[in-house]
Amino acid sequence: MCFLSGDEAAEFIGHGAKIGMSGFTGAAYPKEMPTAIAERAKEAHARGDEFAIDLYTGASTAPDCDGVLAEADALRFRMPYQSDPIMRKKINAGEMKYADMHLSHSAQQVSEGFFGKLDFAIVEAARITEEGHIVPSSGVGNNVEYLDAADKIIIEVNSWQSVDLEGMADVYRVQSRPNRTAIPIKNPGDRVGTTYIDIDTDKVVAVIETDSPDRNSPFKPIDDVSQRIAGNFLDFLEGEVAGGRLAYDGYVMQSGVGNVPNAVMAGLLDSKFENIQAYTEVIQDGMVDLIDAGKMTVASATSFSLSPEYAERMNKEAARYRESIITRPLQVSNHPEVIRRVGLIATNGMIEADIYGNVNSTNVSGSRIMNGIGGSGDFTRNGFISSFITPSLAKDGAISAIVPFASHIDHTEHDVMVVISEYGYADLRGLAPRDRAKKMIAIAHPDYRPLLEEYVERATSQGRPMHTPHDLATAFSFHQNLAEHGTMKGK
Ligand code: 0RQ
Repeated sequence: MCFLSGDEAAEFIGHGAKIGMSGFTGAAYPKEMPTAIAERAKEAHARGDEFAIDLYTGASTAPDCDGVLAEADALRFRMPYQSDPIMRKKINAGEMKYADMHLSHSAQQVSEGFFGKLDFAIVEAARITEEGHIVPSSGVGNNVEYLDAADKIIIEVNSWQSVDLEGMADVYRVQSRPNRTAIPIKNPGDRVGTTYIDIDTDKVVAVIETDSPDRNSPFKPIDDVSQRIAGNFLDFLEGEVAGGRLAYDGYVMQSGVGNVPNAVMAGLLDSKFENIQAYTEVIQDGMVDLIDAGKMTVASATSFSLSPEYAERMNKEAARYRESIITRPLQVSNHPEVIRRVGLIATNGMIEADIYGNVNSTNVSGSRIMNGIGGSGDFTRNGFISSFITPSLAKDGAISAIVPFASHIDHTEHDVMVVISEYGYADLRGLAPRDRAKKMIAIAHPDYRPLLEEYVERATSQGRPMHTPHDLATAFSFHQNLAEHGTMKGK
């Protein structure tokens, strides 16, 4: 093994390199190489040379990965997800390109060559085994496929990550077409692979030793609105139990990232639900609390998205947590086949939804990227029930989360079953569009309900098609008002 510093290893990287990195929501990303590559870019730019790479990861990373690279203009292209404020600004200014993708598609598309040839895989490890295999750190993400596809491999062994994480990962390779067979996971807790990623050790050009923490942001404190949303979510679940579609025992959850989903999990702590299982994408603080309280028996995900306090705890007690937490390749954690089989209830955040239940998760006013679709589409389309949770207002009331027509659509009315705000839940299942509109308006903020009702009146005025009624001239009036007057209410 060739031990190098980050700066030395960055010498391998040239302008235009296509790089697959580990990293998923502030966990398991390489800690040295991004800064070293950013420095290299800055030096090249100072000389008047071009230098920018194409970066593929599992999902978002952290300021010392996405942030430093974006800040140094070291990125030409990025996929499949980001949430960094500097990067967001550059993308929205048209200074770098971003492909926002369903996360379950991302590894397969790289393996199949949709993005061309992968030059490097740069992957963090908790340790390297005697055989040269990689023990994943706080997440697996797309590491397996990037390590398989890349010409060269650089490994960062991070001693901040607990070696007790070994045993948490369940590395299963989804076979290539046409020899693909069923993924043998029947229940969220099934282990079907190895605890390490076997690699072609001849491809390893550098091993870097680091000792740096994962950097996730703490969650916002749970406020009154989030608490009311969590209460409405629980009411919805109770209704499912009453309807015989769900039992108090063994509810399988998927939860999106964010402050509101975290509040929902806190709500489950005091609920009647027992033996909860998670088949989800990331492990959040709320799930750790559910495990500690004996409410959750198993959580399957691809990575951690823990606040600094919980990340420390995970590190200290990894040997205990690996009994009930499994980290899987993203292609497996988000696989439609398994999601449909385990029959989970998907719960994700959103930017806005329209009166018919189309959901925008990604683009503010249709044009400005926030983060990306992430795994929300994987779980929404394939879950047993798909739900979205949102405060009814954003930006101090200037924005309504319920609008006449979503300005960008990530999840169509055909996928979205339930939308929940602090004013209740809109159960859209089995309803025709005009009936959906009534339910959606009932969960909008009272300040916006009259405006939405006026819109429906206009849209259903005589002579218009009555299946999904729209008045195209004013379908985006909320967004136009926001652009012109700073509030969706208008003048
Ligand atoms: O902005 O941070 O400046 O205050 O969006 O909003 O209400 O705190 O909610 O943290 O749950 O995030 C859709 C962004 C919601 C997230 C989104 C602004 C709001 C605030 C955050 P500030 P909240 P959340 C994969 C799961 C897509 C990916 C996904 C997301 C900030 O849930 O990225 O689902 N989802 N991954 O002010 C303008 C609006 C707005 C708005 C909110 N209508 N217009 N700004 N904001 N609504 C699956 C897994 O398993 C993980």
